[in-house]
Formats: sequence, C-alpha cells, structure tokens
Amino acid sequence: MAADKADVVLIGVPKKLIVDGLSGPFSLHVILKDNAEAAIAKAGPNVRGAAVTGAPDKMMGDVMARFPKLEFVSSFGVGYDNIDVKYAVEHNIVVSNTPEVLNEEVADTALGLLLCTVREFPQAERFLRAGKWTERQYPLTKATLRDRTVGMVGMGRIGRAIARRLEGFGVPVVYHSRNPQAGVSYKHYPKMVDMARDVDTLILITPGGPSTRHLVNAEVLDALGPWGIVINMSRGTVVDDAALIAALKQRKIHAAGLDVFVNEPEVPKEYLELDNAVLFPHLGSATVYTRQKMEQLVVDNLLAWAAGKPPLTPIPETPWPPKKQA
Ligand code: 8YV
Repeated sequence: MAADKADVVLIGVPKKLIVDGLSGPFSLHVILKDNAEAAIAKAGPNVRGAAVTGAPDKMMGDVMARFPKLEFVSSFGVGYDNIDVKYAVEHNIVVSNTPEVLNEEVADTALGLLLCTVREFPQAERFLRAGKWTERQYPLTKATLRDRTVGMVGMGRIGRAIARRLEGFGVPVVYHSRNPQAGVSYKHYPKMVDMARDVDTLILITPGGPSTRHLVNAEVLDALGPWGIVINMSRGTVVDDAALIAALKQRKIHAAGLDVFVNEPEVPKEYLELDNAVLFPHLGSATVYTRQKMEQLVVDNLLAWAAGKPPLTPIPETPWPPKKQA
C-alpha cells in the first residue's frame, strides 16, 4: 500500500494540521533539526513532494539537491524568500505559497502596529504597570495619525487591505512599487526616495529577497524627515538596520514599528534599547483562525498536486504545469 503513496518531507515545525493532513495520503518524513541528516539521507532518493512550514525554516538549493525526484514544494506563508526559487525554476520544481487567506489578519496587525507606534500604547501600558500613573499623567504623544500621509511600500493584496483600513481612518495613502498596480487609484511613485520626501509614514509590505534588500536606507530615512515613522510588516532585509538604528537614536526620524527582523527570533540589541521603537515578535498572521487556514492550504496544495490537478496557489515564477527546461 505504502508504495502507492508519494514520499513527502516536512521541513520545519511539524504543525498539527499539516502533519494530520499529510500523514494519511502520503508517506510522510518529518525532518527535525536533530534528525535532519539521517532523515534526509534515508528519505532523499524517493522524495517527490515537500512541505516547508515557514520561515526561519528554509529550503535552499543544497537541500533540494538531496531530493533528486522533487517535483513540488508547498510552502507555508505568503512570503517565500526562504525557498530557493531559482533552483526550483531550473529543476522544474513547482512551488506554492499561502496567499489571500492571511490578507485581513496581516492588515489588522499593520494598523495595530501603526497605532502602537504613533500613539505609544505599549510604552503607556508599561508606564501604568510600573505604578507611575499615580505620580503623573503619561505625556501627551507628540505624534498623531490625524495629520499623517502614509506611503505604502508595496501595493499587493495585503497592501490594498491595509490601504482600505487607512481610508477608514481618514488617512491619505500613496504608494511605491516597481510598476503602477492596475485598478489602484492611489498616487504611484516610481522612486522610493521621492515618495519618502512627500510623506511622513512608511508601511512596508513588499516581498523580501535581493530585489528589495535595504530599500529603506539612510537616504530614504533622511527624506522622510524628523516626523518620520517606519512600519515594517514585510521582511527584515527590506530595511538597512544600521541606518534605521542611527536615525532612531539621533531622532532623525520619530519612531519605528517592526514586526520582522533579519535573523529573527534574534533582535538586534540596539532596537531593544530604543524607546522610540515598538517591536512585535512577527505577529502578522499569528492567530489560530488564520494560521489554520494557512496550514490547510499547505495540505490542499499537496493533495491537488498528488491528484495530478493544478495546485491551488502556485507562485508566479513556477506556474502549473511545470515548464520543461530546454
Ligand atoms: C508567517 C509571513 O508568520 O506569510 C508570511 O509571509 O510572514 C507570516 O504570515 C510566517 O510565514 C511564519 O513563518
């Protein structure tokens, strides 16, 4: 019987819905950090499918090369900078991600982080818990959302969900992306630094990877100015940390709210020491409700592939059916 089942590896935290969903239909090999080498060597030659359960777990070319029959990688999360897409394209491997099901959750978190950063809610709560309210009022916050303009960096599905919420808050929105987005009426800036000059608040919700590395650098932060606020909901790599830490320290910008970091869960200690930074432990999509939908989509993509049907959400770089390399 087992011979009929495709061999699938699970790389990363064995999330319950994914393990339960894959254990029956597939011959599942769970690769954990402490068994990785032996498990990969044992399962390697027969593996045709993989589930990657999310950053920081990676599936780079060196790992994919251990699975010469690999056809399909179902990745958890909408961002897939933890997957070696170039290797996948070159080896006719189709990759899927989990878009759409997390849009509203991540947009909610973005607004939460924005409000926390502008109005200093976490700092005020710490003040109360420390018993300081009986001594004095928490100071009025210097920043407000009332006079701000948000420059979105990225205007994909989640970007639009954030922009809709900002409209509800009465906050004007403009955006930067490589190309203007069809059907989007907000003003488009082809150049990041030009947008930074015209706005005081940046919300980053663009894919990670080499093409967006250090998009927010010292020049952009200077252009943003002393009332500047940077909210990062995308990937840590999009921000030049040294430049942002310096700008926050020297009050060249007002504050930052960060949900993502380059080497998470490690967070540079300079951020921890800054009182004008609000730091979230990558909470974007982190509710039971949304994570279950993401986990189910990882399973459903693999089930569709195994049934010879098109995967539900292949990434654009590896469309279905797989392109055959010449
Ligand atoms: C997840 C995310 O927290 O979907 C993404 O790209 O960043 C988040 O929704 C992350 O994938 C968890 O590993």
